[in-house]
Formats: sequence, structure tokens, C-alpha cells
Amino acid sequence: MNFELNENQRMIAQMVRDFAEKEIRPYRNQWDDEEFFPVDAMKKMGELGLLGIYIPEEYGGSGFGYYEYATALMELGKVCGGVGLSVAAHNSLCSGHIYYHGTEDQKRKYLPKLASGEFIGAWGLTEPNTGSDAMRMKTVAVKDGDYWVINGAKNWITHGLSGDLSVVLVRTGDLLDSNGITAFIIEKGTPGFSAVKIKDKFGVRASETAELIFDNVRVHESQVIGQVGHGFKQAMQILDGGRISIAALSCGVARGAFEAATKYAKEREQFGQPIANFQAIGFKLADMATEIEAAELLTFQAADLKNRKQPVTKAGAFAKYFSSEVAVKCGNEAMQIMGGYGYTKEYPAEKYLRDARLMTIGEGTSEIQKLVISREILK
Ligand code: COS
Repeated sequence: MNFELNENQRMIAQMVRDFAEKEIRPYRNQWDDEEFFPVDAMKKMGELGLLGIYIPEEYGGSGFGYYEYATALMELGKVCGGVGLSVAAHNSLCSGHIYYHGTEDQKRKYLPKLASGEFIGAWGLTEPNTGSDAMRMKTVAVKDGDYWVINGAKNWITHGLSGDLSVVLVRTGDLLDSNGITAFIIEKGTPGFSAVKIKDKFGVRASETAELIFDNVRVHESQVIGQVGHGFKQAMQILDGGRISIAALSCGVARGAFEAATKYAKEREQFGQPIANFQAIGFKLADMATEIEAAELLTFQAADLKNRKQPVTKAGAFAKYFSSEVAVKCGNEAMQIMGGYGYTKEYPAEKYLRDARLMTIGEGTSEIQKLVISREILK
């Protein structure tokens, strides 16, 4: 087994690092304070190929695999979990759903625009009353000639407002029928389709989150992804892959917190010497470093399975569960090491901690990951 980054990963890591230092780090606190979604930065990442990183070149993407994708997210997470989350949601959820399950026409029509950044993508599964229990969704589509008419609402949707295109999961059959849900592609501006920004989030504040509202939205049947009734299982597969991206992002957030804490510990003097000299601090850093390495290995293991088109349900949940909890721990320990300074916005620990908390919630809570893992183990 080779644990070295491959040539492409090294190149992508350097490119994303350079971009993040120049185009994200100087603004991240302002975006965080103002809950500003940096569409321009997204467009620039589109130009760099980061918005279609695993989409094949024939559909306008960069044609890389999940190793390169995970590496890019790790680098973004080190600087801003919010921007990283937007890149992950765009790639894994919206583009991924069309790429893995869409018709050839849909892929040719939408993937090049999503990969270049011309279109920002959103994906809607969750509703105000159905989060973990996704199957019980109430948003419904009724057939009317060649069209489907959609009514209902979706909640916590990344890029719900700025998204040029949304993939949404909607009930087309009976409640609790796993073949009763269908995925649709809906373009911005479709009559009856609107969104409201959700404000005052705790973390990942540079990533836009919105509620989607469907008021008699008419969608042509050609916008159905795959087949009618296949949406729930498609969504579960998309989340399996999406969880690898959140794991990678979590590794980045954890490493960002660790690096900031290490730098501080070497500079900050107490009792006549740098606090890094004290075992109380050194042991914290050792725990953080060890757990980040383990999280990265789990994440690359899942990425490897995904690259080889193997099942990733369990591996993705392992990686997402462990890495997101490590990110929270690292954010928390970074704050502890920085003491009073870490408790202020002048230092980055509090932002890492706030961003990390989303990683244990989004794309399935840690409890859902444990449910998925235990079902896989026991089946
Ligand atoms: N891949 C493919 N198919 C899957 C699957 C997967 N990973 N997981 C489940 N399925 C299939 C099952 O095989 C089952 O098929 P049949 O009805 O034909 O037997 C069907 O989907 C229903 O599965 P299940 O009975 O397990 O559904 P549950 O309602 O019990 O829900 C959980 C399963 C809880 C795992 C699911 O609802 C889930 O992941 N919830 C969290 C959602 C989430 O992460 N939301 C956050 C989104 S933020 S972007």
C-alpha cells in the first residue's frame, strides 16, 4: 500500500493552497462575520477546475478521482470550512447526482456549466420536519400531462438562493414507499420556485443556506433524473459519496486548528518558556496529530473504494463519523491551548470549532453515521 500523495494530489494541494492563501484567508473573517457567500471565489474555483474535479473531461470536468477531490477539500478546510462546504455540496451532491444518475442529455446540458462555475449547484433532500428521517418527506409532485407539479418546501439547502440549478427529491408515490420518491432538476427562475436565506448560523457562515419553496412549480418530465421512483436510493448513494467529502473537509478543518495551535504553542511563553515545552500542551498536540492522521487514512480508504467503484456506505460513514468528531476535538483543543485569546475572533480557534460542529451534523449526524455503520455490520 502506498501512502504517499500521488503526483496529481501534490499538484492540486499546492494549487488549492496558493488559491486559498490569496483568495480566501484574507477575507474569511469578513465573510464569516457578514454571512457572505463569495460567489466570485466560487467562479474562480470553477476556472481552476475545482467545481468539476471528478467529472470526466467529456462533460467539462477535470477528470480526476476521489483522491484528488479529497485532497482539494482538505486544503480548503484548513483555511475556511464554509467555502469548503460549498465546494463539497456543489460537487458531491448536485453535480454528483446528475453525473451518476442523470440521462446523457442531462449530463451534456448541465455538467459543463456546473464544472466551469457558470452554474452554482444546490441539492434538496431535507425538509422542515424530515431531517434524519428523509423517507417521510412531504414535498409532493403530481403528474399533469408531460409535466410534474411540485408543492412543498425544503430546508437547510446549501446554495438554495444563489444556486442556478437545484436537484430536489420529491414524493411521487406513497408515504414510506422507498420507490415513491423522484429526483428532479429545477432551474432558477422556474415560476413558483423561490428561496429564503437562513441567517444566524453558528458556523460555516460563508456557505449560503436557504429554505426552498415550491408553489405549483411545473417541471417537464425530461427533468426527472433517471427513473420515476428511484430518487430515494439515488439520494442514499449520493450521500454515501458526499460523506467522504465531509470527512475530507473535516480533516482539513482539524489540521487547520492543529497548525494554528502548534504555531501559537511555540510562540506563547509562560513560566519563562514556550508553552509547547509543557507536556500538558505537547500531549494535546500529540493526540490531535495522531487522530488527524487516522482520520485522513479513513478518508483516503473510502476515497480509494469510491475510485474503484466499490460500495462505500460503511467506509464513507466510518470516515465521516470519525473525521468530523476529530475536527470538533481539534477545534476545542486549539481553543484550550490558546486560552483567552482562543476565545476571541482575533484568533482562528473559535472559527475552526464553529465550522467543525457542522461536520458532525450535515449530510447525516454522527448518530446517523453510527446507525449506518451498525446496520452494515449487523446485516
Ligand atoms: N445505497 C443504496 N440504497 C440504499 C442505501 C444506500 N446507501 N441505504 C438505503 N438504501 C435503500 C434500502 O436498501 C431500502 O431499499 P428497499 O426498500 O428496496 O429494501 C431503501 O433504500 C430504504 O432504506 P431504509 O429502510 O434503510 O430507509 P430508512 O428510512 O430506515 O432510512 C437512513 C435510512 C436513516 C440511513 C436514511 O434515511 C438517512 O441516511 N438519513 C439521513 C439523511 C441525511 O443524511 N440527511 C442530511 C442531508 S444534508 S445534505
